[in-house]
Amino acid sequence: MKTKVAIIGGGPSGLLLAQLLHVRGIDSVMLERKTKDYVLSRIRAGVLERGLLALLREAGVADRMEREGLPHDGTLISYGEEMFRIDFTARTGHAVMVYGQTEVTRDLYEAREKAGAVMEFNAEDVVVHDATSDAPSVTYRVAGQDRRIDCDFIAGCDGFHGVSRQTIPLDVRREYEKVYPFGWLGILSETPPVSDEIIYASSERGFALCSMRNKNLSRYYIQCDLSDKPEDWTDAAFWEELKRRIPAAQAATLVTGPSIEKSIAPLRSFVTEPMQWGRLFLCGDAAHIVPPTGAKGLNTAASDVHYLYNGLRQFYETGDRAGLDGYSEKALARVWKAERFSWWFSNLMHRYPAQSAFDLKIQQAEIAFLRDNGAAQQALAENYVGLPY
Ligand code: FAS
Ligand code: PHB
Repeated sequence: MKTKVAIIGGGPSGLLLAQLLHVRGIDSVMLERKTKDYVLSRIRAGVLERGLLALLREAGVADRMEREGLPHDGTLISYGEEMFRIDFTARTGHAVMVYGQTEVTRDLYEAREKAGAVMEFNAEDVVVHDATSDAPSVTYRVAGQDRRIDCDFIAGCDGFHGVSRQTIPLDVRREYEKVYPFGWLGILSETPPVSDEIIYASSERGFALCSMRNKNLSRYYIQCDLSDKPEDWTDAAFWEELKRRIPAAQAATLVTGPSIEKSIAPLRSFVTEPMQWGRLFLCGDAAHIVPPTGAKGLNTAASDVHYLYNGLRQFYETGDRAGLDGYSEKALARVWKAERFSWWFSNLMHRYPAQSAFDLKIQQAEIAFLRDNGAAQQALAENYVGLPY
């Protein structure tokens, strides 16, 4: 099989890139290790930055998001019983959109199927060949049959556990990592959200997050120990702990119900450099991971896709390789800003096991400074709605 761009990974990065290329008449083939249903079963991000909204519109897949998404003009930050609001729209002129990654992925799959896209599921033993030549290829197996794609370029959109990053030799790659000593236990419940806006809660017992997917589907998280497993937490225990971490007024109005999904995500900051090697380009979680505190994971995958899509479009429309040659440097400049914000916000809001009394006082002072200082709120708002591409 021959195509212009071979895309490894059928998550949001791979799908968005494929659809954007399709809109520009640039053909691609996408390989996904799992099934579409498996990909859609994963509950992940919930907040879309302005840049991702623009890309979804450019890809022609924004209609349902515009109808069903919840625009959020600000967010709430609580510390014990205190709570204050950061007004995104007043400070930046932009809002964010609350619309689950699952729905974004569903919309993208629908568009790809309508376009008659070539998508291979249950792709096994995917291997990248000759990435530094002018004739790279990808081999894989489906239903026991060996297959090969000859292509011009390869987009590694296969997430943290994919093969693309591993294709880049260790003496070329530099990896940067920070593992946090806690995780997030998240549940989904068919209950009305406790608040119209997202609440980031810091408390003596640890961090909590109150979010939502729609008016009757809530998403809640509590910081948990790395040794915890979802089955260690009954629904009742989760709700009890969440109530102890948010202000009493919200705890009193919290509508609880059975969890329809319960999972634990470990928190890590990770970046690999460079994000390209010859004609292989890494996008999204294949190249970087952030703690979900700043809602930057999916959104930083989107900015990678923006840079790669425009580099490919420039190449096929003009023959100019500048966008492709400069991809890694351009993408990493924004990746590190997202890493910084996610690290900063995580440190601000979480309890660390070995935190000293002094550390706690500094954390309280930093939250008080954010509460009282317009410039601090401006900085958070600009990062949260999404720095420019
Ligand atoms: P993905 O991991 O989504 O997709 C990669 C795809 O490649 C997968 O479908 C995988 O099956 C496939 N694949 C892997 N290896 C392959 C191979 N060898 N061959 C073919 N296909 C292969 N971000 C937020 O902003 N907010 C959140 O709250 C949030 N919560 C998260 C919770 C969890 C548990 C995880 C893991 C991530 C979370 N994220 C969150 C980050 C998440 O949203 C990612 O940023 C986003 O999924 C990135 O999309 P992709 O780069 O497409 O990677
Ligand atoms: C979510 O709704 O899943 C969500 C919202 C904000 C975050 C992380 C996750 O920072």
